[in-house]
Amino acid sequence: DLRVPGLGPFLTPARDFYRVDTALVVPRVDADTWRLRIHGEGVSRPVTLDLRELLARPLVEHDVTLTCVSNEVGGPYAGNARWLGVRLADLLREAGVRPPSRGGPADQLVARSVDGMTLGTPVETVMDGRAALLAVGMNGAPLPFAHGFPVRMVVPGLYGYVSACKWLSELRLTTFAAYDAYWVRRSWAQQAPVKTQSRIDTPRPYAALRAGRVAVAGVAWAQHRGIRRVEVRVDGGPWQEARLGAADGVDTWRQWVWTWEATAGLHTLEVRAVDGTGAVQTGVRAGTVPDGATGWHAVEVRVRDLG
Ligand SMILES: Nc1nc2c(c(=O)[nH]1)N[C@H]1C(S)=C(S)[C@@H](COP(=O)(O)O)O[C@H]1N2
Ligand SMILES: [Mo]
Repeated sequence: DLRVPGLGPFLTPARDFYRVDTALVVPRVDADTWRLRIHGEGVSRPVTLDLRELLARPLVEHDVTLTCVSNEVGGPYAGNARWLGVRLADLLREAGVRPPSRGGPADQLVARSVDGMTLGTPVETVMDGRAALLAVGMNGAPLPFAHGFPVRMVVPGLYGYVSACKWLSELRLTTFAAYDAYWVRRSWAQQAPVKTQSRIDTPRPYAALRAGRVAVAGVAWAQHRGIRRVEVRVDGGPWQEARLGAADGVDTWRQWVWTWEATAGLHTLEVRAVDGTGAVQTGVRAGTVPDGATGWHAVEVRVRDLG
């Protein structure tokens, strides 16, 4: 954690973690009667699990940054947490599921929550070795009700609406051709890997600053590809390399900071990231629909001379 004033912590406390869902009233699922059913195409051994059975399985802890497809460039719908859970791919394999690359008939895993929400995830992605979890814990505590108690999905690299079903109750194997999940029926893309993004958290837009050294800092994410470099520029000048926080693997955001010798006047700060494959974050602006916003985050500030 770079601990720069104005920059959020590397791990987002659950109470500060963004919440995006359609639930007017947060479901309060009873842990004793909760069940998960796994069934559908290519499931040779359908599974029904209760919470005790799920918790008796090997648990892993993995840090994953969750982002919402409806996040505008520079927006707040991103958070990073330490998730504790069961590896979903193991459970699917025990149920007889094979990914499409191994001849499995289903390419879509449809998760359904107790309140009827549906989210469709590529089976191939869930089974490709990444830490796709049925999560029961968040930052060392049971999942809060608002974040999916008792069990939610977390799949590194995919936007929440295609991966992160809260209050999970059912997993059904089907195809993308045969079924559109809730948001897909409302003009969002069937498949939505996370796009590389970076954000300036400090200084805030239209901040009034004093000339001299100013810490410009924020976060950058490209889940499951990782962040290799972050660059900042002032008033459209040359890109300058920021200092990065330590890498916690490819599934989390990275904090960054760059020291600016601010001079008097009105200035525009911009940021862009380079992901783990070497691809530079695009500056082409796109809106959030259908599969995530792009563009560089820009912040305008006013700097006054000392004295
Ligand atoms: N049951 C249910 N799960 C859901 C949703 C929802 O509306 N209902 N929203 C999804 C979306 S769009 C996102 S971005 C993430 C947000 O998870 P969070 O609220 O824990 O941050 O949850 C996903 N899981
Ligand atoms: Mo979302």
